[in-house]
Amino acid sequence: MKTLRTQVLIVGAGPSGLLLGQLLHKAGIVNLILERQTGDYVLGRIRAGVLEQTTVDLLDEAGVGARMHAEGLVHHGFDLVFDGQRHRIDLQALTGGKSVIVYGQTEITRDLMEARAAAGLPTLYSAADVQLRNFDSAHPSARCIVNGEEVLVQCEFIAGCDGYHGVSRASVPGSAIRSFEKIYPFGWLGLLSDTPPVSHELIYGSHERGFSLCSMRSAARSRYYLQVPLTEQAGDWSDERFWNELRLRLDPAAAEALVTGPALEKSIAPLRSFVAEPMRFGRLFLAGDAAHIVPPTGAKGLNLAASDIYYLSQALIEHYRDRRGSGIEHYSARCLSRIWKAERFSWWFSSLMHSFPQEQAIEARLHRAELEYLVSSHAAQTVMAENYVGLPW
Ligand code: RFL
Ligand code: PHB
Repeated sequence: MKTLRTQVLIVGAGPSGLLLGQLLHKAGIVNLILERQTGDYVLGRIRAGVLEQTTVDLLDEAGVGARMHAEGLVHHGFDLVFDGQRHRIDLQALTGGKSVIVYGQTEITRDLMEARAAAGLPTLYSAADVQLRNFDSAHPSARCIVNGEEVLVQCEFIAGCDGYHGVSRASVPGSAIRSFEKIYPFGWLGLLSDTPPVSHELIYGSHERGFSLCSMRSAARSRYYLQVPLTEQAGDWSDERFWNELRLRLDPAAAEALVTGPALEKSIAPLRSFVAEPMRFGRLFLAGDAAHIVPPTGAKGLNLAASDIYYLSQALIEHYRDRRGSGIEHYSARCLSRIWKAERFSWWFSSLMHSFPQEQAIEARLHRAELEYLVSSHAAQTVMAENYVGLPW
């Protein structure tokens, strides 16, 4: 058996784990990452696209912002489409000059992986059967199997950045954790294509056939989503079927302007609201999707992961540099206060924009009234814009 030592063991090399590793390294804190998959597998997952300004600032602080600023697209607003008409939400005017950046999670992950490799920081990929031990004591550790060899990692803290299906949350005794969950009765079918985006800003669509979203990764690469029943499989959707359905859910001008092409990737993601409380168990911290999930409608998942990592990196830096424990003590409460507000916004926006299978006629009318109110009320749009660009940390 091989034994390794580190100060902070990070489980998971998604954006949460990689960003934490980079921020700790900058502060001189030694860290090691264990990742179940290979690096290529992690980079193959197509996920988030929209970054709040505070996320952008944190990536800058971690020293990985150069390509994001060169290639990311600054968006000052987005469109809502319903009843065949488009309505612009002017984020910049409604929030006193704030905006978001469209830059894919895949690219952020690549930038972070490259920075980690350049700094020579250790990451054990394909780490199987990770087991966390003694995190309620001063000497936590983890065991896993890498390339057929058993590895023991001794550490001072464990950061559980291993996503919704990870081992970290599952290692906590059931009596010490409380979960809140809502599963939505539909999923999002996503399609990535090397075609120019239908519009220079995102279009969120509400239609009786279901929700749609027109997003992008660059001026030449588009990302589109359709609400589909949970019984559907991505394989049931030919490219042609996808494009035809998307056209039906857009306004006539967008349907006309849509440039179609072969799908580079097509997959279905379920929609879930989930929060686990608390987020610290002795010397084990949960961060990112390991502790909470939002439905993607508000584009909040990756941004919440970034705010957890901000609080966690601050807490650990305070511990090692200033020998103070208040950041660690308050980590869970600080994160959860912001998380619940993003959960609320994502749930509200999802409920407003999707068609619900068992919806009564009156509920459909109430949703329509809320959309009409939203596009006619400056106050309602201000609330929406303030949440979309991200609440302060
Ligand atoms: P991740 O990205 O799931 O990474 C966790 C990592 O941990 C590894 N792992 C393990 N490693 C070792 N041992 C184990 N036992 C392990 N179990 C798991 C996994 O292999 C993985 O590499 O979590 P993280 O880092 O917290 O990052 C969270 C984000 O990925 C997520 O919140 C966002 O992608 C959500 N999301 C969006 N967020 C936004 O802010 N803006 C968006 O526009 C946005 N769009 C989206 C989204 C998520 C989507 N899907 C598919 C869920 C759009 C979609 C379609
Ligand atoms: C994306 O581009 O993947 C994306 C954009 C906005 C969302 C969700 C996903 O609300």
